Amino acid sequence: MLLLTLATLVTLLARHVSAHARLFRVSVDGKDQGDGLNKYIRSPATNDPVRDLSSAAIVCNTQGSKAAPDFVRAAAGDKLTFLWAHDNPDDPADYVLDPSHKGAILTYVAAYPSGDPTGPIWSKLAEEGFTGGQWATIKMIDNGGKVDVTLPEALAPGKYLIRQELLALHRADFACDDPAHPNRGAESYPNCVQVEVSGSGDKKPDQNFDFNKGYTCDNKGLHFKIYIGQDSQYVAPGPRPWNGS
Ligand SMILES: [Cu+2]
Repeated sequence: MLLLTLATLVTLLARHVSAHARLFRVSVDGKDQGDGLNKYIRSPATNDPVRDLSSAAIVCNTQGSKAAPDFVRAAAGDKLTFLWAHDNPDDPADYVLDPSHKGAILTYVAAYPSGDPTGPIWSKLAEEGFTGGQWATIKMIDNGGKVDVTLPEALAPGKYLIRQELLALHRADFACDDPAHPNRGAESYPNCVQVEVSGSGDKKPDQNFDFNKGYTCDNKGLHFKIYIGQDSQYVAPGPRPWNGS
């Protein structure tokens, strides 16, 4: 009986550790663009979170400086659907992300860097924290791993890197640099997609946001206590979204 309990506990722990997510593909106005892993996504080798806010990995994860061979092609005003999965987006039993990972989903854009994506080049396109009584990551799980983002009509044609980030807050009750509570702070899952945008827009995103400067351990969007009834007061880190106006 004790053995069975231990075995169950080990299974549960293993499940938690591996219950993370990566971005697998993108649809444009509902049209699947095919497997994007290392094709048009600068895919990290694993689905592990990034927690070091001073690292290059916080921007586009561990392989962020390595250009992928392809681009997603979309027009300004199109709806992009990002498909996240734990392991296999085609397996209906795949649970996407462990539901303990309550948190926000943020989407940023930068003029395409062929290599290093760090520095003050980013603008926010969309953000969702806790709205309508639920966290964005839980809505994503309920939606089979899908997250919709519409490109602003005014977005100028050209090549871009679009960074979507799951920001899990289940360990963010203490700041990431709290010496008394090591390994706390938000868990970030940034994945970056190469997109070539067409259309007649003429606005370039100009927020010049730098993750290594703007994401700090004391930022209220990265150090936030869930479970105490104040979820609706959550404000995501970074600037408010740029809509081209
Ligand atoms: Cu985790």
